[in-house]
Amino acid sequence: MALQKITLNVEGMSCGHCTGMVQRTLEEIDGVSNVSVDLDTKKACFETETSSLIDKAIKEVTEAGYKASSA
Ligand SMILES: [Cu+2]
Repeated sequence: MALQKITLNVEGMSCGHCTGMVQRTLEEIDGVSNVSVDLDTKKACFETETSSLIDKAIKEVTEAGYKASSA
């Protein structure tokens, strides 16, 4: 499968602690790589070869206390 670059909109981040939480949450998912989280644009980017991990990423970030959606 091809590597896909995924961008999520993440609402509710207000500081570096929040971006760190979202970053770690995404990095802990097997099959997710190259995570970056931007506070200003409220976006989280990562790479994966597995499309189903997009939904998992949204679920995990939401469970961490932020509101994630496909960008
Ligand atoms: Cu914060």
